[in-house]
Amino acid sequence: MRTCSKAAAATTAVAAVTAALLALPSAGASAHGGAGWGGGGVRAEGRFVTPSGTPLGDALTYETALVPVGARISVAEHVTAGARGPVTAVVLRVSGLLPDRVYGAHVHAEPCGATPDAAGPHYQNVPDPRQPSTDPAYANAENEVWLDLTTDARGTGRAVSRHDWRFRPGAANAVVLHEHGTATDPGDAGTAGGRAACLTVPFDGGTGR
Ligand SMILES: [Cu+2]
Repeated sequence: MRTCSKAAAATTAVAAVTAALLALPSAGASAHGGAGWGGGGVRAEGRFVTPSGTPLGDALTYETALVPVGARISVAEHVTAGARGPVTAVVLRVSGLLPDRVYGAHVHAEPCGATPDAAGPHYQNVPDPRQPSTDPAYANAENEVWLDLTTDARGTGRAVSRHDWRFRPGAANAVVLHEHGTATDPGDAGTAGGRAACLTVPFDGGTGR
């Protein structure tokens, strides 16, 4: 894991999109990695292993038929100062998954663990008082971080989300890959089938904590 950097973000085409999204202000360089919400974020990556080792890996697959051992994942959080306050972009990249397939993906509250449910519920900017949350008023792509993706013919995929808020430090700790795309209907909103794999990502809201 390392703090986000413009150099790291400049490596692929998606980074160009991200850079455009972020539209770093002139103060961005000094704020980047500094204290407060003005710049920063974390990055995590790994190769999926089964949750059998000690200690557990950071990238765990629970359904090896959907997320093979050895597939790769990286997640980067970029927090910048937008015109109306903090802006958070999350970039998810995967490779080695099944080709031409939709995977649901979300930021979850807890770190990954030995079982799929260890990652807890979805992170919500405004928490739904009723849990588990399937009310579209709370379980939606603005209030949660959804990173659904479709892999290409080689099993590579990426997704970018952008929100005009930042994570509460310590309250968002994983990205979970699900077995299908995310539903939006009342009663089903935010669900995406089983939890196929998980990467622990200690999102810090750009605070460095
Ligand atoms: Cu999820």
